[in-house]
Amino acid sequence: MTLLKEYAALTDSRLEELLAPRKPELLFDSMAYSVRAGGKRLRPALLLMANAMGGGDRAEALDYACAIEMIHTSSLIHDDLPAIDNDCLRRGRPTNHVVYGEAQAVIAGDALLNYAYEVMLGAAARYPGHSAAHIRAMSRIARGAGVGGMMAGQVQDVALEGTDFDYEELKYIHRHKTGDMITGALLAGLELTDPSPDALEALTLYGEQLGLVFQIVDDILDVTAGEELGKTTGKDAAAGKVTYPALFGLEKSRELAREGTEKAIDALAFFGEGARPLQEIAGMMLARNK
Ligand code: GRG
Repeated sequence: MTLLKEYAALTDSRLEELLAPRKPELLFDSMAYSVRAGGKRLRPALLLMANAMGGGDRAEALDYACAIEMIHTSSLIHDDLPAIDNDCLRRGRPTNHVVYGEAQAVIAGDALLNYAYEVMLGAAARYPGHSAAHIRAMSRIARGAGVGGMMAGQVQDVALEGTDFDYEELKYIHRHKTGDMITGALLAGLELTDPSPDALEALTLYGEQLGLVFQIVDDILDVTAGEELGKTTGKDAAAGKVTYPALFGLEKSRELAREGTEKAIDALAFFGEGARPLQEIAGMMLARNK
């Protein structure tokens, strides 16, 4: 089993515990539906890998990995709503609002977002001797997902839709909407290991490049991938969105993704041999086909 799969399995089994059926049944059912729908579990894996790289305790970090996946899933549920992207297919299955109706999908997204913070606070409470590190980890996730992070990117994405925006605006949207959650996951995992400022800086650089590569590859896949992606493809072009292939063409976009991957891998030299898993993930992100 690859390390990514191992971390995904670990996260999934804890997510099952956290989302075990209980009252109100409809709420837990609709939350679990979208979490269980699959997904690469990239953000949890990044968090756990960064934690391992810093010599952390996996059991201490696991609920943070689950929390970031819940926040990510909540954003996908809301992003798919008729008022935003109006998507009927996600992770190969009907989207939350198609199954539960729009009103319940709004609630499921809100609930997952709130529950994520409840779960992180619960984890912090179990480690009273390490609370400063837990607050820093939580803060990394809150900032990645929050008003200066994913929300900032999303608001600009929606505001500029259909307009003729430029490369700088495209970079702003991606950096915040996608990149900040990736960097937030990594830094949260590392914060639990009481890292040095240099370690945080090196990992931030890695996260920024990984986020960029992730987005370029996402844009490329929207053009090239078929039905196996499990989501609607060709939507970007149909919506007239500014994307890397639209701006630079496919070949140049691939080159930019390769360059970003090299920079990401180099940024981790600081950590020596322990960086190998995250360096491999960077290569996998570049080569991914879903
Ligand atoms: C309720 C938290 C919350 C947010 C509301 C809608 C919204 C604000 C934000 C949307 C942000 C968004 C959709 C960002 C794009 C994220 C992205 C690149 C998704 C695809 O990630 P993958 O490929 O998906 O990791 P899987 O399915 O593998 O997890």
